[in-house]
Amino acid sequence: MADYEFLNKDNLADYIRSKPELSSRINADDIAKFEEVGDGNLNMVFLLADSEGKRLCIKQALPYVRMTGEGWPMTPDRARHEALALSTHHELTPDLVPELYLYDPQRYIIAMQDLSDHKVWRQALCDGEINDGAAEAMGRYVGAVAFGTSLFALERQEYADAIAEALNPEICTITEDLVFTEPLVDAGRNVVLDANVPDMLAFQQDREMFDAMGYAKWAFMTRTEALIHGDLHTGSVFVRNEPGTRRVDSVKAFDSEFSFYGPLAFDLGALFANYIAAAARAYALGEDDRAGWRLSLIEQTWEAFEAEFRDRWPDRRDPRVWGDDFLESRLATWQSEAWLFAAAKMSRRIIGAAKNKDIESLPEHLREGAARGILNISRQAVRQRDSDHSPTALAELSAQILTSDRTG
Ligand code: SR1
Ligand code: MG
Repeated sequence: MADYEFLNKDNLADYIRSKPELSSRINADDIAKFEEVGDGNLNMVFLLADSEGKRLCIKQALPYVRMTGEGWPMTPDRARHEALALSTHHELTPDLVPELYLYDPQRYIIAMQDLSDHKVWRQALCDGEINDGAAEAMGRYVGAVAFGTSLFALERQEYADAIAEALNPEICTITEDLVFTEPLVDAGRNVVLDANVPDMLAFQQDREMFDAMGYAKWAFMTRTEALIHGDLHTGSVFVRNEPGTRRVDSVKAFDSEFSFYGPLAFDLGALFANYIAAAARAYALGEDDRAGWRLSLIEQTWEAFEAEFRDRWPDRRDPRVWGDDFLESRLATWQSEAWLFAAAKMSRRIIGAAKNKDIESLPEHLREGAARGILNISRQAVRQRDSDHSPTALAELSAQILTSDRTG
């Protein structure tokens, strides 16, 4: 099936020797640590260190979805999209994106800064960590990318070329199917607990949900606002706390293979949905203070996003037509769309094929209420988003539903 060689323990050293960008960073003749750590749904990820402690992360896209195996073919060209997003985003926010060292279009390999002294944020949250500053960092990242890759920052032709280069239809189809369509219209991949079947059926028969997801999918497929990350859940963020404190000293957004020119509120909605899932876990475990902190992340991300975008606004290319009122109306629209995309992103992890650990690792008697709560927040959010779409309102709505729906 594949017409390129996959990396493994036996051929990695040779591969490094063949690439000066890599052999200058790590001693291929003295690899002391080799680990395959890919825990996502799609790729192989290798972490390497030599005995002097020089480290490297190498990732290879397979021609199929790793989660299911060869039965679900998938373009390995997604590695090019990840490389493009990493380098573009790194230029805009160097402290918030790993450095890319190499992209190999023959073997769909990218090599980047090793971050094994960081933790995947989802794991840190599941472990009960507090990571103050991470949500704010992600808001700043989305704001910088939202402005810096948009037509507010680019020349007309540059913008058109950037959209063309970032077209990523095969990967976007995964999102269109798994996030917007299948939670409502089963394609044989949905799974819920028996106790949540009535919740799923109510969700699928909800006319307002159906209308909202139709709009969300259309916006996702047609709105070329910015080179978004495209899969910005807490499993796509690395965090590292300052030793002995609750405060992060480093945060990085990674795994941007779903990147394309799309609606920028999609990235905000993904973050909001994942904060709510983390809060649902905490409420289910009876950790209400921790849950409250997790819900406060919604506001932290939004405020940092808004501040970053407002800071850059004076540099927009065409203030003749894009005045300050236009900025206010954009911000209001993005806030409301963030609710919409959050609704999509939280419900897909409950009903659809790819789950998240926050909820899945709960014992069933607690998972039932957490899953029900998330589906109810999703249904309520699409109703409320046109009236009050503030971040605090989303946090309040979530707290109220998650405490009343919890089980156990
Ligand atoms: C088949 S890929 C399933 C999911 O994993 C990725 O992280 C995306 O969220 C995608 O929808
Ligand atoms: Mg991923």
